[in-house]
Amino acid sequence: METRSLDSMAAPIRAAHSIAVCGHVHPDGDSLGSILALTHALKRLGKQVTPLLPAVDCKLREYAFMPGFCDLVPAAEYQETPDLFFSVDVPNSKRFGADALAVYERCQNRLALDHHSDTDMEIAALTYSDPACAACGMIVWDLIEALGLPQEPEEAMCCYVAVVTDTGRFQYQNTDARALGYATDFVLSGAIPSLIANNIYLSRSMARVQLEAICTQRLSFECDGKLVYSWICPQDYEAVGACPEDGEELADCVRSLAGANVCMLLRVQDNGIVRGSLRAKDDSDVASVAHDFNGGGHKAAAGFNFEGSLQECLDAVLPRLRELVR
Ligand SMILES: [Mn+2]
Repeated sequence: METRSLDSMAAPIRAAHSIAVCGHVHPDGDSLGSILALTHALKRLGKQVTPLLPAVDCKLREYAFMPGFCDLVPAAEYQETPDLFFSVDVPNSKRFGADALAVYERCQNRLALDHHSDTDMEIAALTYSDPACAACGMIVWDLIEALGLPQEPEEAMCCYVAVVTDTGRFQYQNTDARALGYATDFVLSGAIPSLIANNIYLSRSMARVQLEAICTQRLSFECDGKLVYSWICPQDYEAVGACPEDGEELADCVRSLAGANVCMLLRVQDNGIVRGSLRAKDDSDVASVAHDFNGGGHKAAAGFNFEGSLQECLDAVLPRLRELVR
């Protein structure tokens, strides 16, 4: 069944000349890794491939070392209509963001690979989703194999980035034998774990470290320390000279605390939106809370956008988290 559905993507791929590959807004390592691995593979098939960045303003410095990164085109600058629109790691069309959504809407010929538990199977004519895969990059790897293409070091590097980031450096609950088995394959095919770790995890700017210090000072505890949260606001970024993406990993600083089973980091934006990141270290399903606030994600790592003030957000979300912890 699995191989058959991936196999069925071969015909529409072979029929297309120009292909746009796109991931979700606020790109993470899995989204970027999946986009770039698939781009490399499709180029080897002789396709004219455009890897799309959903927004212009993301710098994503820690991912700039990835092979093919400099070929990413902001969706807003891409005016063409490709023969095929290929989405990866995107569970529903709301997750494209406005610029990429416009490309998605003008190209009706679509394929999708995903691994969220709530994938909208209507997002593409052919949608393949396997929530048992810790990262979408694992499915991209399978597709490359199903297409009979070589699994080159470029693809392996990108897929390794996908799996190491979506498993939180092989720490989240989704880290299983399958994920580690794929990671082994990626390394056997040329991925270099230390190089990837040096770039993604060990190249933090001073501003990022200082932002983490502010976040640590504000840690708040509830439910005997099982529920922990913190927050950060635009003035903090200004004070330490940080850019927006310097806050992307802050949820991990909350999560690292002993006994913190359910964690939340709130990032107040200057557009009246509070971005919430939720993490669980036990069996709690934080995606269920994210869903209540029109967000999504995975059981142990999810997010949402809340319209309102920090206090309004805390008042709305904390009661739901307390229910989870008890
Ligand atoms: Mn993912």
